[in-house]
Amino acid sequence: MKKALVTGITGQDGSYLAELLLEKGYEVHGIKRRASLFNTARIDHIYQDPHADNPRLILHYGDLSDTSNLTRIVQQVQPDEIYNLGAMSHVAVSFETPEYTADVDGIGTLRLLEAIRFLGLEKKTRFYQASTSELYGLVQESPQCETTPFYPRSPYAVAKLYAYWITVNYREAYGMYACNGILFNHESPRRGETFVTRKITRALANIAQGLEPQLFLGNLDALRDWGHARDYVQMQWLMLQQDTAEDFVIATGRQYSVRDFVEVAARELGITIAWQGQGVDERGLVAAVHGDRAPGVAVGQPIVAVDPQYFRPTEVETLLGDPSRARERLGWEPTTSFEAMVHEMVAHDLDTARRHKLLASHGYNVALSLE
Ligand code: NDP
Ligand code: GDR
Repeated sequence: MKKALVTGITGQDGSYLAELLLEKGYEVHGIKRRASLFNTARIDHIYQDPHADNPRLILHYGDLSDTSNLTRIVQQVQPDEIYNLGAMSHVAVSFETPEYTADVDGIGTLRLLEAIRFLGLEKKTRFYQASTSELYGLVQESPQCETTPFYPRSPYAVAKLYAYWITVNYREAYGMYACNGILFNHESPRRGETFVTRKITRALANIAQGLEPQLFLGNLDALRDWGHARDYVQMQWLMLQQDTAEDFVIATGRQYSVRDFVEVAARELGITIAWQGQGVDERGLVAAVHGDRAPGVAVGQPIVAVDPQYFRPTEVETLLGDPSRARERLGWEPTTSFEAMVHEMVAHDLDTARRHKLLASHGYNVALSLE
């Protein structure tokens, strides 16, 4: 039985990857952080009681900032594959916590690679690094592929640039099977609530049910290549199953703006957005409401506003990936369309909003955390 060690197993990708690896018969080890509240909601459905015979999902407390902890876990598990998905993954937050982000996202990667080397596992343990389209930042050519020059635009992206190159360096210097997946944005109902897509689907669902008055966003004109996380973790696994380690761009090759995302998500709820004004004063007005999915919204009600606090000191305006190499060499194609992904996210958040509304109508206090 193959053993995999997944950092970031409690995150969006970690949860889908753990499902996939369990399906494939792996023994899956995950690193979770100690928190004052439970932080395993995304993997509770695959939890296995450690007291049961031969559990195949095993969690270890740990942190990417802790060298001895990581080395001990790698020594104990002796993994065939390590997927380094753990990171402080929020671009805007990295401007607030640049040093922490460099330590966890940059040096954390080095700590794992060094653990493999120190323990003499260079020929046994394959290593996947969660690299990112944020490396392209201020884009030098479009679409972006594996040879496009990098120009990172945030402390997050700079930390991930270090992680990218140290992974390449350990591959070249020590003959390790180590590779980078340069993944463009990927989303799902499990996406963190403060990333723009989930923020939109969750807020619009709450607004539709009359639980929240308005959605505040930053740059509506940012362009992204959005895929589905479930499709992208397949690729993470595939990249470790090749004869030689290589880096791949994973993307859909289609681009939409934040504004497009709002419109498609609103349409799912039977709300048509008519934009008014430009830039900071911009307001989205509801022009028409159909059906019964948005009983909390009135015709003409302003539901979207721009709040400059969500602008970033340096923005990545446009990203569009060219996944040809992954298609040709790995036979990989994304299977979920943009529309199907938005549909799934809205349906999930509408279901939650309806349950919250029902609870509120019976006198229970539903505290919605808003960003
Ligand atoms: P999430 O933010 O959903 O998950 C991040 C995971 O990392 C969580 O399990 C989190 O734990 C864990 N983590 C955070 N800090 C530490 C730390 N100091 N030590 C150990 N673990 C830590 O991210 P995604 O699942 O969306 O992304 C997975 C990886 O892929 C990340 O590295 C991200 O930067 C990268 N990436 C993501 C893309 C995307 O569009 N989703 C695109 C390209 C790259 P906890 O649950 O306790 O917070
Ligand atoms: P990103 O994702 O920065 O691309 O990083 P995010 O969803 O945070 O932002 C996408 C774009 O939307 C704009 N935006 C807003 N973003 C947020 N979070 N909140 C808002 O209110 C808002 N309004 C507009 C942003 O300015 C940006 O242009 C994600 C993360 O998953 C990274 O870890 C990963 O590496 C990259 O995707 C690829």
